[in-house]
Amino acid sequence: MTEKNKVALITGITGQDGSYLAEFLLSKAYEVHGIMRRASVFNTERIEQIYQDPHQSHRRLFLHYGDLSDASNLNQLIKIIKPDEIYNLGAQSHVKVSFEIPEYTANTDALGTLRLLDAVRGSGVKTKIYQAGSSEMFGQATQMPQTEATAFNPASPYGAAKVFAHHICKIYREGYGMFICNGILFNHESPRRGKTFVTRKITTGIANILSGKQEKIYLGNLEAKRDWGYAPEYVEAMWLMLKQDKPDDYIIATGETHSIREFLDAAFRLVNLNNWEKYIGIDPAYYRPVEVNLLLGDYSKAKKLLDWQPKVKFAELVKIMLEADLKQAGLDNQKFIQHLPNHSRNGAGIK
Ligand code: NAP
Ligand code: F7E
Repeated sequence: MTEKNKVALITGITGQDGSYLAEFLLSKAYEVHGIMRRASVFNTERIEQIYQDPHQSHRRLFLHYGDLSDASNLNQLIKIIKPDEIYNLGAQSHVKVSFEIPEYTANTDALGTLRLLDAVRGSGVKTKIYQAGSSEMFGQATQMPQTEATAFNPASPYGAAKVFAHHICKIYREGYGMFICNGILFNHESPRRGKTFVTRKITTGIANILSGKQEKIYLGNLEAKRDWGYAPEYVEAMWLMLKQDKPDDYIIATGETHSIREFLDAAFRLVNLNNWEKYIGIDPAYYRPVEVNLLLGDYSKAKKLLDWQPKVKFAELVKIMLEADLKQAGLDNQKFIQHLPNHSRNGAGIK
């Protein structure tokens, strides 16, 4: 008799991370359930390719309508699905937008997490839970680089909501003996990154400029620095956390930080447009009421305990994203993209 497939439930399966995690878990023979929101247009674009898999892994993929604001829906789904593992990735994840809709952000990201924990506790289902925490919890960081011991100092409604979620997970872990891991993930990007986040906004903008559809990219603060990694590697770290004997909290990062200016420089250089300033406009509408100026993660705990470390570093990440957007715009990569030097995978610490 074959061993029963493990069952995972992913909130936020239609998002960047949810789509990579679904693919990853299906490749590990999991039965994967995802919660998706009802929308007036198709919102499953990022998971469509699973249906093209020759191994027919989509037969082990099940989508359910739901929302982190709907406790009765979460209670029902947990009881019906009885997951071995839950990955709570659903969130209003845009920091700038969280200043416009702070109550909605708190309801989804903070209270939504609490609703999920209570649904699990009330159901009596024994499950391991991953909580999608963020480097934004460090906000205006009090220590460089940030470790699991660095104090949180959030600088946005989004960061504050994620701090609540982090603490409530710890409280339920300690108070009720639940297996809950808090990932503290630094920015991670990919060709599936939402187009309103700065990296993807730049790479799609360049593709539009090269195809004559756009003249300039309008951005906000170019001086902020982020620790940018590659999303498919980060979802593997989530899974590794739940494989450990004991639940714990882990930083996932690259240990490098770069400014938006450096991202622009690297991306435009790859397509041979060296004077990138003429393609950029500054629009104060993209400034945030409070900015997070510098984030840099220390992933040594994850390296030691999970045997996880980042492979794709800054220069390669920029290239992966740009190539994908040029391809999507129907542009010939061979013609536009410069070859990377061999040392592109090596990081250089704080810059
Ligand atoms: P994303 O692309 O914005 O995806 C967010 C997902 O959450 C989408 O599936 C979205 O559904 C869903 N969602 C939004 N509101 C919801 C609600 N009320 N109820 C249920 N689902 C809801 O985000 P991501 O980049 O994949 O990030 C995944 C998680 O990691 C998020 O919790 C994010 O805050 C956190 N995080 C991200 C990063 C990063 O750099 N990417 C770093 C640290 C932490 P729709 O598709 O319908 O909008
Ligand atoms: O901004 C600056 C902006 O929106 C990065 C989310 O996944 O990572 C993400 O949050 C920086 C900021 O990501 C524009 O001011 C300049 O300093 O790409 P972003 P984020 O705010 O770091 C964390 C870890 C998460 O958890 C979040 O869910 O870029 N910036 N000009 C701009 N940012 C945007 N979006 N758009 C601009 O035009």
